[in-house]
Amino acid sequence: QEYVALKCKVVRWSARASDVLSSCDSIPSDADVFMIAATLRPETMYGQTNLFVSPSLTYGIFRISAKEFYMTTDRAARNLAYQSVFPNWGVIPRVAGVSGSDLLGTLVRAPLSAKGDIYVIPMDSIKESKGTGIVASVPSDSPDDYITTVDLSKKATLHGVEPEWVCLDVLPIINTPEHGNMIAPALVEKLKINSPNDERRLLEAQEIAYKTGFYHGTMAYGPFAGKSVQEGKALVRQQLLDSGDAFTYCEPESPVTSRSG
Ligand code: ZZB
Repeated sequence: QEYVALKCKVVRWSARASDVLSSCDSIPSDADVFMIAATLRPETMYGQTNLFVSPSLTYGIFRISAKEFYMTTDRAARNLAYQSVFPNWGVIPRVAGVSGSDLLGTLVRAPLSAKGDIYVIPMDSIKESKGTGIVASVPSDSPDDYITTVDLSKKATLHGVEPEWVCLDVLPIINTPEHGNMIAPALVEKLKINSPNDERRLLEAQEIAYKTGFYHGTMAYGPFAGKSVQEGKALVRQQLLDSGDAFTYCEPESPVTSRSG
């Protein structure tokens, strides 16, 4: 599985993350720390509105150079150690750890996002076993992201989330003949999905959104507007890699999951 690993630069830490990191003298105050979001849909990055972390995971911070640090799960770092991302092959340059719950409210600059700077908010369904444990929220094209955002906006304070962190301004990024230019809200409504816990219907919605977007979608935003998603995906991916805003991140295929589909 090859992901595009998007570098979201921390613009302002949450108060709690700032507290935790103030005791860490391995990160110079003028260094850039990037939260790394793993995505299979680089063509949707224009529509990022938030960055999701799991409140129950711990994230490591890894030294890339004197002025550059990356944040991912420790599990992802063990894979990155063999992908020429860290300075020394096989060595994990961990300098600090922060819990997902302490990261909530951190502001990051999301490459390509029409929103520019976006807030870190919680997603309980993030799995440690996949990607970097950090997920770009694209509520226009991912039913999971849409229902999680809507749900959170109703009970933000319950999770220690400030309502203004949660962005409900969904932007049309991809057009499909079947479901219009906001496939995720359309499918959530059509399949009557009321909560992020409605796993079965969400899985179905994700699958429809992936397939319809990929085979029938056209770009509706950005420099590749009018091109098919298949073309747009490759072009946006290459643009992100060329600009240095992203790198590729690979995971070994799990024999169990690949067998079961
Ligand atoms: C932005 C995006 C926009 C995504 C979209 C999807 C969609 P897969 O196929 O199972 O590997 N993701 C990444 N890491 C995790 C994680 N640890 N836990 C839960 N979700 C994760 O799924 C890869 C996609 O799942 C990634 O691509 C990421 O969300 C999320 F419009 O990034 B995506 C219909 C889906 N649309």
